[in-house]
Amino acid sequence: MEKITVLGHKNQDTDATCAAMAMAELLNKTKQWEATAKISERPNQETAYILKHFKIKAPAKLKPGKEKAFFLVDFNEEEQSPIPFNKIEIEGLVDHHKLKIKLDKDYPIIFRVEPLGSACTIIAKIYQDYGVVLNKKTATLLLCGIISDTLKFASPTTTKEDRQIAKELANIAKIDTEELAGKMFEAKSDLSKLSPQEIINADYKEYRLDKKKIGIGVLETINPASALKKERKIRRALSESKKQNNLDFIFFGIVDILKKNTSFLLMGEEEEKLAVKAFGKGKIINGTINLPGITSRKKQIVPAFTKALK
Ligand SMILES: [Mn+2]
Repeated sequence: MEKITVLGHKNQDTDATCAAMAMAELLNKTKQWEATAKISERPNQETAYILKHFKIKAPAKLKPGKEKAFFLVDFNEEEQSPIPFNKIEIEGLVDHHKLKIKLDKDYPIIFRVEPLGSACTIIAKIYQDYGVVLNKKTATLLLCGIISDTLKFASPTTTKEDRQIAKELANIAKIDTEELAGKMFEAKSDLSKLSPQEIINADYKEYRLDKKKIGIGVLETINPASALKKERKIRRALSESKKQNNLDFIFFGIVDILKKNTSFLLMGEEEEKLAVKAFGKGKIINGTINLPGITSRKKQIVPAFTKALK
């Protein structure tokens, strides 16, 4: 059987990691490939908590150049790929983001993009389609991905299917979703061991929007005050990142999971203008714009910036 690497986006989050692990297992079980899930960075604090708590081994680190065949999960934009697309052969894709990739293949591949709250929801559905029974470990991983990406069903990206599948997974895994989500968000909100640069990069993505390169980092937290305490240092790290990555804009949003709002640190006039154009009404105070009801980068933030740049 041929070997394939299952891989999520750069700065992989819980959804990307769990989706890669579950998809690799499915490809092995259905004997389509000899599949291995890989990660490109150290697991973030939420993922690390999950792996430790459930005693699950983290995927191995990707060694670029070694593998050729790839199955991508939780992204399809080249800007977010750990390896340039011209260096790999994409043999499969499961995602829940806007479709950017253009694939020209001489043979059929697994290609599934659905507007659901989590890539893990789609993978749970593929297990059902293939008639493969989920074990406790994989059900746990998939449930964690859904809880993380939907902010425990609070994100506007959440669908009925996400809730339904999460319920089924919780039954298989024998997990109390409320309790697990609380622990995951606590782990995600602990900034004590992170440098300002690590805080920015923990959940950071780059996009090419109307020829502009834009970086958007978010920190989903139940304790926004602990991030605001480090605001000056975070801002310094943001201006460094903006220069280093040749960005036209950089944004960092502190997402209050409980109050369901986002505060964006605006780094300069360019960012202020774009934020006002994108979100209008919000008031800017001390270089920060507060946006009530905004929590989703995918469904609210990126579309608003895209429209504002047109
Ligand atoms: Mn995702």
